[in-house]
Amino acid sequence: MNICQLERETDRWAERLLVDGYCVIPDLLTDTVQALDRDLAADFERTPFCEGGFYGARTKRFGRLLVRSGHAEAVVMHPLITGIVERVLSPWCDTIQLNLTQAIALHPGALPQLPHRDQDMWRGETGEVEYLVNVMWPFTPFTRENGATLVWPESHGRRALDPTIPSTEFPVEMSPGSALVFLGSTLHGAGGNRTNAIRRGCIVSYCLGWLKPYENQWLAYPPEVARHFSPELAALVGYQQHRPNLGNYEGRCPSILLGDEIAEHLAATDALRPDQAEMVAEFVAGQRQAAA
Ligand SMILES: O=C(O)CCC(=O)C(=O)O
Ligand SMILES: [Fe+2]
Repeated sequence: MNICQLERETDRWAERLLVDGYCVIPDLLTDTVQALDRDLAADFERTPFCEGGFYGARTKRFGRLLVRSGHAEAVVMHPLITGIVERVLSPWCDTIQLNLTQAIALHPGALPQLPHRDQDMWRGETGEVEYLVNVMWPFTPFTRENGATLVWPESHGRRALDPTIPSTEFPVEMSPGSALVFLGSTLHGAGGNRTNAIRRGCIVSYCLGWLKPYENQWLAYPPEVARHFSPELAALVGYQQHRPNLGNYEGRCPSILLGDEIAEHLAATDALRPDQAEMVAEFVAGQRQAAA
């Protein structure tokens, strides 16, 4: 896909996402997703079942997919997906960040999950702001019977202010290679698994760059790990400041921790949005004039 086609596709899917609250994009990275599933087989096996009614007692989950498989990066950094996410979240942030990567196995007998909106993990105003975009990548076929994610179409945005649960949900049936993209304000939940086989997949979620992410990205990917990431991926997992000055290390961009040598004493340096830089520059110029 060339840049123009990518732009057009990004517009098209972002529009669908904003109108319906979700969209299903077919035929992305089918081989990569299957290779990722293979790399995670031992982790799926060894990870104990979740505890607690939200995660579900017949469900297994684990994070940190970027250290578990070399195939995770292509999934996390898929240009169409990151383009859609930027389109949707950029009204409220300077840069997006990775909120989580999580592999999920829904075992036979898993019950349907509580219908929820992922944005409710934060306690900000709802109805106007979109806080996150989620992407579910199936590793096995997702069917009505094995617990395909249930989505309530058009339950997003201002409709998230209505506490009643409408009866309009449907299971998003799809196969490996497809991606279910949905908003943080869209009502959804895992379905129940009434088959004898495990439903596997992973969620990759992105959020506004100034929020506390669900998965602690700096602990998941400490500097000695993130040093081996591309600069773009390192930035996505937190090795960048969100202007003004958020997430700094000694007043500097935390990406300095990915270099070979770090000076012991550093000059804290403004990292401001253009409007803030202009305001500060005017203020300082005024002081200089008054002093002259
Ligand atoms: O596994 C699924 O289909 C959805 C899981 C989910 O929405 C969650 O855990 O927040
Ligand atoms: Fe969820």
